[in-house]
Amino acid sequence: MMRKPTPHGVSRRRFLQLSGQGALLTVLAGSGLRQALAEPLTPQCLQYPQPSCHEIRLLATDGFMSLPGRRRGADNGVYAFGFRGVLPGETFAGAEVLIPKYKFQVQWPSPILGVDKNSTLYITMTNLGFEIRPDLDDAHSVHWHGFRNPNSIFDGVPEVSIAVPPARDFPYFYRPRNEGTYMYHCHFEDTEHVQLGMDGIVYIKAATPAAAPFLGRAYDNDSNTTRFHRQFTLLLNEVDPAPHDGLRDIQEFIWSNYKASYWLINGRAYPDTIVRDQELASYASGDFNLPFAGLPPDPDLGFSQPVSSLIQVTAGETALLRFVNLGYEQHAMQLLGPRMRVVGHDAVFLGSQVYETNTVYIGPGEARDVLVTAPSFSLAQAVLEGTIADPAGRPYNRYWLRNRNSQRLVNGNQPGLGGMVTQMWVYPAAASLPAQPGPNVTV
Ligand SMILES: [Cu+2]
Repeated sequence: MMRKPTPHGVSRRRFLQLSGQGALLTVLAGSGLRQALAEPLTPQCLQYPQPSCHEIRLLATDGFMSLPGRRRGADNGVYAFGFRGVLPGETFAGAEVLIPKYKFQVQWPSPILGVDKNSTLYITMTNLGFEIRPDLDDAHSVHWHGFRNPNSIFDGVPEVSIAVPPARDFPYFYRPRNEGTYMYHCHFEDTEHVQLGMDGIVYIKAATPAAAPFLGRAYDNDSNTTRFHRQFTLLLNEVDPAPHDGLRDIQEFIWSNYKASYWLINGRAYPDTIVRDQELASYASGDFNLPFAGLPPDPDLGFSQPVSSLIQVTAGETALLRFVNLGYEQHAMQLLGPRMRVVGHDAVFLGSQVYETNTVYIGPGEARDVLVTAPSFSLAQAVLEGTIADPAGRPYNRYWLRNRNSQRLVNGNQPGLGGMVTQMWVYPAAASLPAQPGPNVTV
């Protein structure tokens, strides 16, 4: 069942011949780690020709994450597992190339996967093994949680399927049919591997385009009620550092003792949540800005937590917030300001059941599609009110998006505000925010 770590049964020479027939196109924005690349014209797609065929590469490995009070650079980071993406040109590289480069370079959250409805999709996952625990020969798998037409061999549940041992890879095959927001995670020893960080957001794009200035829509057949200008994926998790430290130190953890002390959005706790992409390299308070040893300080490649949770939007625009909860607690996310319009639960369009609220309740393993239209805010108002400006000099109005449980607005035993809270920055039209090239891209 397992194949050698070579490019998918097509010889390298044959693959180079085939790929010479057309350029490898990057169909998604981002350079592969914040958001996974989906590359067309792959060996699998050529071998079994299908319309709209794409391939994504994921790598499973370990490393250290940086949370407030547990900074990676201070040698006290939080031990973690996770999936990584690859850089352009590496989608079909063998494990012998990827292990020396990416092993021990874990990232949170796993890459955002945005895929086309009715496409043919291969996700090839390679297990790079663990650097800190070479004694563990844990396998990994990819489970697309909520996928509507699963085939057990590609569903990632190891007890009824297969899992991928170290230094091996496996191509998962999907036909995404139902648009909406989902999640994926490792299903091997899943309580441990999900808590350790092997989870991410996958969404299926609606097939019907939305006319400019809209960027897209959340659902097809929506009577134009789910159109949005910008989109943000928000992965909710909690972390109890004890099992992370136990794994690092070869100590057993009793899971009924689980007690979280960090609450995260996209793998970050406030104030890290609102750090923008271009601030990563100079962010003084954190150490997730430290480049990994041996890797260049590339904004996507070099950082352990590359996905910002800051929501930036122009007044009057609609933002799509794709909430996913892969923690073990229910969360209630409250937006202090404009009302939220909940249009989807677990990748199902609510239609006549769409509701407005200021608090979104979301249980473990659940997803919510939420639209927020930014309130009006003019440059004149900004000047009049002496509003704060971002580092580029653009004035903005600020709304808090927070967990409504105050006990989850802390970072361990650190004083002050922390945890599962971020902000929505609303800019006047005159600020001319650039169009968003991909989800969660901040300016
Ligand atoms: Cu795993």
